[in-house]
Amino acid sequence: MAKKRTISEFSTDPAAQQMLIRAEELGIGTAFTRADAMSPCNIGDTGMCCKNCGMGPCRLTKNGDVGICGATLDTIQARNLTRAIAAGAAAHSDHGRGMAMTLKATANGEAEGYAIRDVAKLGTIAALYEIPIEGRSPEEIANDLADLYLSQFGQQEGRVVLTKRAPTKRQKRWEEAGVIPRGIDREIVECLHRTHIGDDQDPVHILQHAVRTAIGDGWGGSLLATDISDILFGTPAPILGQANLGVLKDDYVNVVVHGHEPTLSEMIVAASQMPEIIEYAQAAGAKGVNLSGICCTANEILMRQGIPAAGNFLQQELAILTGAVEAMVVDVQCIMQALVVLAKNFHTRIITTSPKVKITGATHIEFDEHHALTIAKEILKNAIDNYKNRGAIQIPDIREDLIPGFSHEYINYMLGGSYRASFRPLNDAIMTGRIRGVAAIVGCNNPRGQHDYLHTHVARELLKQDVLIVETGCGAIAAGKLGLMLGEAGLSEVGSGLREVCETVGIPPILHMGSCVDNSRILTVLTQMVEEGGLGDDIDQVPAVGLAPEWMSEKALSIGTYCVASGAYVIFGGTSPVGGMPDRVADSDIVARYISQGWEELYGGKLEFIPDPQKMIEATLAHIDKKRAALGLPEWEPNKFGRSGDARMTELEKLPLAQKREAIYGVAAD
Ligand code: NFS
Repeated sequence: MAKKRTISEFSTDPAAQQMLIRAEELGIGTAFTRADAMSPCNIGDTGMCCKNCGMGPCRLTKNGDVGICGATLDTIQARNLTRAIAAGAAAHSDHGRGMAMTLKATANGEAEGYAIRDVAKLGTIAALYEIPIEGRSPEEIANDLADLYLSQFGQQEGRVVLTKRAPTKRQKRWEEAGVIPRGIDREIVECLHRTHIGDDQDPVHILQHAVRTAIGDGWGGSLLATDISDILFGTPAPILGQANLGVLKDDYVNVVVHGHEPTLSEMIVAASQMPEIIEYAQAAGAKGVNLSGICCTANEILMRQGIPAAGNFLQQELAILTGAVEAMVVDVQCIMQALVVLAKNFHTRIITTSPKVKITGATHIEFDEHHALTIAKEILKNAIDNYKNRGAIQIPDIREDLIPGFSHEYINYMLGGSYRASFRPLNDAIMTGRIRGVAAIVGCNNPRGQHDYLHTHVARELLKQDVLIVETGCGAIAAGKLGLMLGEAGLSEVGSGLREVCETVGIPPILHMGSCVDNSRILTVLTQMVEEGGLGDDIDQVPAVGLAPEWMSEKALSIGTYCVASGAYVIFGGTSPVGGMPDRVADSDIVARYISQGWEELYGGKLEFIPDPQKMIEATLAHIDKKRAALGLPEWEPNKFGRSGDARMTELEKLPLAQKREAIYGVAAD
């Protein structure tokens, strides 16, 4: 029987804790209590169960066990991991396909309410593929780009064209390893084929294809999804936002958008600001419509419109527990089926919108990009009509300001300005040791652990060590809730060198780079750092680490794999889906060893599962230092920097005038 945890063991977030207390008082279960009641299967969670055919499921529990067909543990683990990566890649890439279809419809004047907002980015991206720009309208260019991107899904031969955006040396490595994706869909389908009973049975060979599929996600489906979102809705730039359940308002109609795709949520944002909708809400007795987001939909509209995030993955149920949500509008991915049952205790309507996602008991209002604005208004009116049914509410008075919006375009601009935009200052700061290295902390929450603890603990510890952090997904929302994404507010806990850089450039020590699909922005940043010079000629030489401390989704596994294939050391927390049997000698653990040492030899990056936060931090710093040494950079020294910028000014302020002059001009006063 699993141990029952206390409320503070469930979550570090005080707003979440308040709602968990309310759930307990009302006798309502949540993912947290269900996680306590349901112990994970210790065979399945380490990938030791095969249910790919009707002879099984075969559970391999002892060293040397094989399945009925003779499949070994290594083959079964490789198959299971590959299937998970295929599902993750499919989710991201299908999102990308939807974006490309919306771009096509917009270009042809068939998508109500949409426009090409970032013509400059459209031009930049089109030029990468030699799409003619001169003398053509944005719509004509967008139509060609949409056609090119749509063709990447069903392409049978050749290479996914976006892979050419990786550093040259990286592309050569992929060519040598035979992992350049031919078509985004083709690789996903082949994962399913190869892992069918009686197909590919060499674990290393199976996993080679998993890498190819994941590259088709990171340097294919996800990258094009980010490109098109920016073209249609604008490339993010810093904007003030807020995060946590306290963004819900007691006198407004609260509509929470949850899921992943910005296509519908952007239209809901537009519709919520229309006089027609505001008047409709006022007629219902509310002051207006208050929009907020959960999960990556939250990140999409937070980054671009400053719409507040009500919370991350584990707060979807908690938002409903406030009793103040008139409608939770969901599209695809990371939506708990439990929402519908939970909502029955309140007046909240769960509205599904995707043709791909229905939940029994939910209201379905299907989204169609050709009539998006009309549908968005219908959804909002449905929510407003529900305002009168609201019962007792309890909204935690907890929210934090944050500044999201750090697209790679903006980072480039902020470091050098319009006329000399460049990554030079960032590279220089790493080369001198002001910044020790970079960590990307991304990914989900997992109710098996303490909500937000790993995300925020690891981030805080790395900041003290002068590690600049970029974040996406639910990890980014966790950091935002903690106040680490505000210029001055986060800096008191930051190492002196990093602090100096943040003060000089005027940035928070943790940069919010968007949704999980936007991990493609991190790939672009790494590529630009390499191209800038001084940090080697490929991504695996950059002192950088990727972490998904609280991962749970298959998408996270795809992201981890394409980051490794791109050259990054990637550390996941929690349980390894390819963990071994307790009595197995580590060296005979073929799959776990292969995705670490094997992938490192091939790609310079490796994937490891390290549940202990302290070890996770140590491994991150050791890797960063190893990469610094390999580049011949000076060893990082704590407190070496930090006596210039604001800190120096404050120091000088305290000196008598004569000494101040001497310190500044090097000459004593006369
Ligand atoms: Ni990423 Fe975003 Fe969150 Fe995990 Fe789910 S919302 S796509 S999968 S849970 S970070």
